[in-house]
Amino acid sequence: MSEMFCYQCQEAAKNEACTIRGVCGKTPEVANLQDLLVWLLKGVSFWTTRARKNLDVVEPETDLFVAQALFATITNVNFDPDRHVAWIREAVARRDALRERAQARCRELHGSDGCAAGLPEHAVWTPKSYDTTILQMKGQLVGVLADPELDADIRSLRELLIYGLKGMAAYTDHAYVLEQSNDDILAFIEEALDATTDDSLTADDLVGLVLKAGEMGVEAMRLLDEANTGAYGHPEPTQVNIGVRPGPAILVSGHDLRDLEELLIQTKGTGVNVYTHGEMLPANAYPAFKGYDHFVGNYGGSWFRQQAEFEAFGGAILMTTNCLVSPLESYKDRLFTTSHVGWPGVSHIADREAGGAKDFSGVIAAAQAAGEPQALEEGTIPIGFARATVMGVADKVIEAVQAGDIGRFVVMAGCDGRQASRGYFTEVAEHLPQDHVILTAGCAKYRYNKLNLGDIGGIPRVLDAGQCNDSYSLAYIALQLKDALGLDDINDLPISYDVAWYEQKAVIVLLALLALGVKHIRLGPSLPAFLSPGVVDVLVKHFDIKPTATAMEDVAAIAVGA
Ligand code: FSO
Ligand code: SF4
Repeated sequence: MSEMFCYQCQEAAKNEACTIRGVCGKTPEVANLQDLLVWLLKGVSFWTTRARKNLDVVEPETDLFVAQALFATITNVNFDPDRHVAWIREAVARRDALRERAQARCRELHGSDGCAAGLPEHAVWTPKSYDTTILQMKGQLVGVLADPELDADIRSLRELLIYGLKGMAAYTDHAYVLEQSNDDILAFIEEALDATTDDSLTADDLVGLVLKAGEMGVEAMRLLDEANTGAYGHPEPTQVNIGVRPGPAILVSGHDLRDLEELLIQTKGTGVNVYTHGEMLPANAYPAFKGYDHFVGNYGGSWFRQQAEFEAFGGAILMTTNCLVSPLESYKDRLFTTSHVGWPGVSHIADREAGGAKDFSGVIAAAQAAGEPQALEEGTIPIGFARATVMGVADKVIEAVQAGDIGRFVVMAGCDGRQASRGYFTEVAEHLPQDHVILTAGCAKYRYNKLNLGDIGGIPRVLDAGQCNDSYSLAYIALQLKDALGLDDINDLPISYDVAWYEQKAVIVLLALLALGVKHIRLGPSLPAFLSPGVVDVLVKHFDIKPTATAMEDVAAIAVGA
């Protein structure tokens, strides 16, 4: 048996699996603890789904816990074994409390103890101790390869579903942070997790659930869009400064807008400047954040460049969500994590109490004691082309399409990553015909958002809708264009899809696109290792998904609408 087995992201070693240590920096210890945690979340879901359906018992806090713990197991979120042990403890405690409640109610209703019969191991297993070694050993037995005899397509579909649920859980949790809720999404996450343990489900059943996950993914993205725009307004077209200003500074990375808001409030008048990094770039387009004079702009590029950029930044750094990379000693003492993010030995900012704010005084003090940012570049980049902006100029866009000034849109959303092969996306952007407009969201944009690709009649050739978390905008724009152009099928739009994926939020974006009926998606820089040949065949047959080819081959194909 290998020390660990993880193939959930695009960097899986040899595009098969990480079996010795994660390419992302995940240790076998954490990988095995994550396997145990996910298995126990299936156990929690066993009880929540049955209690909800049969006994009318609901525990909203437990439902949210399941989503948050799934979020913690997404690539590049949490590398700290102690935090995983705490979640494992909580999963067992919540599962057992619910189990007791559900069984008591069952006895009340049915007057027998049939309620305790035939329970699967994940619904009842309790560790003898919470010693990490013991937990890890159990994790090794219950991970992806727990049943070596399992049909390859069934395993692949179960894992595809779980990774989609992780992405959905992240979007949903972000919305809950901003006090927008949808209990149906949390209930679906649990039903689907529970279904991954059901041996009676066929491959067709699982394909159905995967597509249902895509539909619920659209709902999760809609919820998050409402949460973000409700709290902070609709993003506006904005030229973001990418240079620096003298003075102590904090760099905010990840995706959490509420953390940024609270930090902006707490740094006001302290002389500490605030910059965004990576996927926080789109925050610069929200009206609510524009009034802060000490909110300077964006520093650096996408997540995988962070070691060099955090070092050069010189000030304090706050990591609100993924993607965290193994921190260098040179900045470890000025790096802070919060929410589900963690790295052993890195200072962690505790969660807010209900109705309160997080206390960022430690981050502010670290910034005041640290150096000033070294300039990496100068100038501005245009952002803020989320759904309200694009639909605000819908007439102009439709006219440009009808007049043939815009020949085609190319959705190049998704993630950036370390591999040199991702230069493909820069090359595609550079060589697309001049009448093609790129629609983007996610950190994939850093491969081409500083290229100055020009505009078409005032419409920028790179329309940046925001974070990967804002992918809803892209689906919304496509659906609105379809209606405006009087088309019946979303695939009749002059839109091609050339999607870059890395972690599990991109998986739910992909499933959401499939659920919306989008076909012919190119996916790169490689197809997921967790897709078996049989599952790839299904995706090709029903959706004509294809791996990216060379940039010039794909540019030629996109230009003729293929
Ligand atoms: Fe990127 Fe990382 Fe936003 Fe992901 S920073 S890769 S899809 O976590 O979430 O786009
Ligand atoms: Fe490997 Fe990705 Fe898993 Fe990390 S998350 S261990 S890089 S497959």
